[in-house]
Order: sequence, then structure tokens, then C-alpha cells
Amino acid sequence: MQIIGEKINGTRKRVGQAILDRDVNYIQNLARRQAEAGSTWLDVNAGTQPSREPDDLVWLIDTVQAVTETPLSLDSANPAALAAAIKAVNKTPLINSISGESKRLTEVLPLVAEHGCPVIALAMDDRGIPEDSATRVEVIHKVLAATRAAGIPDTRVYVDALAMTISTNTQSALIFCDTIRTIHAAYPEVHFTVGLSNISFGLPARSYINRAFLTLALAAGLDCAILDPLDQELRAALLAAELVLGRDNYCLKYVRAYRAGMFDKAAN
Ligand code: THG
Repeated sequence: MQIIGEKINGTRKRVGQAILDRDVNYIQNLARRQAEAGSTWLDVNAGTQPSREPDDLVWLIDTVQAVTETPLSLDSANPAALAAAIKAVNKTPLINSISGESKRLTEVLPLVAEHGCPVIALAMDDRGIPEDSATRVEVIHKVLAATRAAGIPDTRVYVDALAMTISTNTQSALIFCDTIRTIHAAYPEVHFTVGLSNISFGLPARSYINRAFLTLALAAGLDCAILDPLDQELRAALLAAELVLGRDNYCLKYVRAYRAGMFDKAAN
């Protein structure tokens, strides 16, 4: 399982303020803790103001790279910000993201191909996010045709079937899982990721929903997620689900985490 640490995101109030204030310590603390928790990538998102985004994103990258060698996930829809960011990174970054939107295919996909980056592909296009699984699958077919045509191997693509909140569509998690099952059957080499906490937006006691959804999505083929790596209960749920799904040889990861004191004592 690959984990993308979500916490350095300028749409979060406290992080947005830290970016404005150039608060190095606040950002570096988030970077260090998420890296130590075992993140494969640290997501960096500078927020949504197009005029500030390139400068803010490069500042975030410089700030994070001063304290960790964990590669970055560049979370932006803005081709100018991504182009500036790719020049600033020390290690090949994950590009978050492309989609079937024509602007992202013409302006972001060439950057991905040129720099040999892994990339997240969203199941949406110029019409928006499809309600149903069949249309999301169709959009992903189109995006994968484009990545293949650009010479990007399927193994470098992380399909994000887009988890939408259950509070506005109770079928949302099922649509997500159906989509990745269908894509997985047609493209056995692609990876699958998700912005996990989207699923529970607007509902109370979100962590229960996030954990249930993570378990079902893992069973459907998920092998990567954007989540809070500092959430111990979520990490325990993830380790248990992978164990039960036969993805933890000799139960090694689960037992190691237990011995390292990662689990709640009350769970014995
Ligand atoms: N897919 C892809 N990228 C994504 C998303 C996705 N990037 C952004 C987002 N969705 C995933 N990242 C986050 C980062 C932080 C939080 C949620 C998702 C978060 N939210 C707080 C909460 O949920 O309680 C509220 C905000 C705050 O703390 O101020 O922390 O789907 N490819």
C-alpha cells in the first residue's frame, strides 16, 4: 500500500495561513511527522488562488525538501504551477493530477511524459464528474489511451475514480468500487488511489465511515490512498484490512506494527 500524506494542503485553514505567513516551522513539522509515519509521497497543495499558486507551491516545496527526502505529490490543476514545481523538486514527483479535461491533457500530460513522472488520473472530463460508473469507466479509457499514446506505461498511472460524499449520494462508495473493479479487469497494471476523506464530507463521526470505505475499496483493488498518515486508528484499520485480504505475507507488517506499540491496548 502506498500512502500519500494529505496534510500540507492550502485549502485547509491553518495550512493556508501558514503559507501566507511563510511559517516554515509549521509546514516542516507536518512534513517531518508525515514522512516518519511512512508516507510514500507528501502531497503539497498551495491552495486555489491562481496568481499566487506557482510562487506558493515552490515555497512549499523548498520548505518541505529542507527537512525530508520523501518524494512529493504535486497537487494542482494549474499547468503553470506544475511546470514551476517540477523545476523545484529534488526527486521525481507524483503529478496530482490529469483527467479527461482537454486543458489537462494538452498542458499537463506533456510535462508528465517529459519528466517520467508517475501520475494520478481522475475519472472526470470537460463535462464534470460523471454520476454513474459506466461513464467514469469511459472517461478513464480515454485518459489511458492518452497516457499510452504519450509513452507513459500503465504502471506509472494511479487511477482516482473519485470518491464523492455519501451525504449527497448514498451510492457513492459503490459507484467508486464498481469503477475500479471494471478498470482493474481491463488494465491489470494500473494503480488505484483515492482522496479517502471525501467520502464522509458533511457527515458526523467521519472516521468510522472513512475506515469502512477504505476496507471495501481495498477489496476492490485500491493500492494507494491520500489520507492522514498521523491517524493511528486509520493506520490500524488499514493494516488489518490488508492482512485479511491476504496482502501481508506471514502477517509480518501487522505483527511488526503491534510490537512497535502502534495499536490501542484495548484492542487485545
Ligand atoms: N483526489 C486527488 N487529490 C486530492 C483529493 C482527491 N487532493 C485534495 C483532497 N482530495 C485530498 N486531500 C485532503 C487534505 C486534507 C483534508 C482532506 C483531504 C482535511 N480535511 C479536514 C477534514 O476532513 O476534517 C478539514 C479541513 C481542515 O483541516 O481545515 O484535512 O480526492 N487526486
